[in-house]
Amino acid sequence: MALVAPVLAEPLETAHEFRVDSAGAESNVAAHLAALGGRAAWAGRLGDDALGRRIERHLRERGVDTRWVEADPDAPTGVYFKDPGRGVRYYRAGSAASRMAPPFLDSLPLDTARVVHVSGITPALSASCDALVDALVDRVAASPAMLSFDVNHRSALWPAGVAAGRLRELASRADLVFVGLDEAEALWGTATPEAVRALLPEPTLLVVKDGAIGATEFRAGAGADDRPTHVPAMVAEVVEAVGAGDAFAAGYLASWLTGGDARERLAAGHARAVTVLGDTADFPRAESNLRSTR
Ligand code: KDG
Repeated sequence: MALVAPVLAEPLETAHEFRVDSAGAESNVAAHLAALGGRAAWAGRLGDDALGRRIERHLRERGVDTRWVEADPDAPTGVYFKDPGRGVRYYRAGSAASRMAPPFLDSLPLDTARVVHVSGITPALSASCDALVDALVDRVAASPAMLSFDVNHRSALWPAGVAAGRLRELASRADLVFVGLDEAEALWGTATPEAVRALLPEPTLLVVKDGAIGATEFRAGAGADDRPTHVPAMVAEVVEAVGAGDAFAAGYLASWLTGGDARERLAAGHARAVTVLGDTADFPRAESNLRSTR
């Protein structure tokens, strides 16, 4: 989807200057992974319009393989606006992405991927997207790939009461799950990482992120006894939080793909989350936008 954000942290209603970038949880993860040296592809649907071409080019320039991106001639590219201090505004009902459906998977070489990453945003877009994610989960389960799922509850798309059961079900079918402790509490009433694990015993790897406190990885099997590993977060001034979860997932996955252990994976997630600002807009300026870390 396209992202329109005020250049300065001014309200949408009165800001004068805006920038247009690409965003969307899964494509953000792909762009971060490519920036970290991985081979990443993003599959999705954009409108056959200027914004769609802009996004596709932007991702390609960032090293993301876009050959499975479809251009829909009959529906526009989805857009979201950032309204600093007030959240986000979506303009995506009826968008090209919302019209994706299970046949979209037919041309995807899922068998050749090591990791397939999807978020809990996609099933919230439409009934056909929900069916698509269902089919994707089944296809990946039958392949050698690891299914990575970021719960990513977006209350502006579906209220917690509606999303809770569906997101839990999808998470329970994934191999690796990322979830924020705050969203887990909002969805499932689980107030500690251990409570989240008790609710979600199925994934081999479960990462519970607790903002500025740190992240905890639970892993099952292979004699690991499901002992959790906790790595504290790095200290950083939060300039822009949207997109930090995608950066974390990419850092973690990049480490997993190169054989990092639990501690290294979590540390890589934290490191990526504090070195970028916003969605994928600011990679080149990341260093100058980093206010403070240790
Ligand atoms: O994680 C960042 C995403 O939230 C953002 O890029 C937009 O995908 C998006 C969404 O639906 O919120």
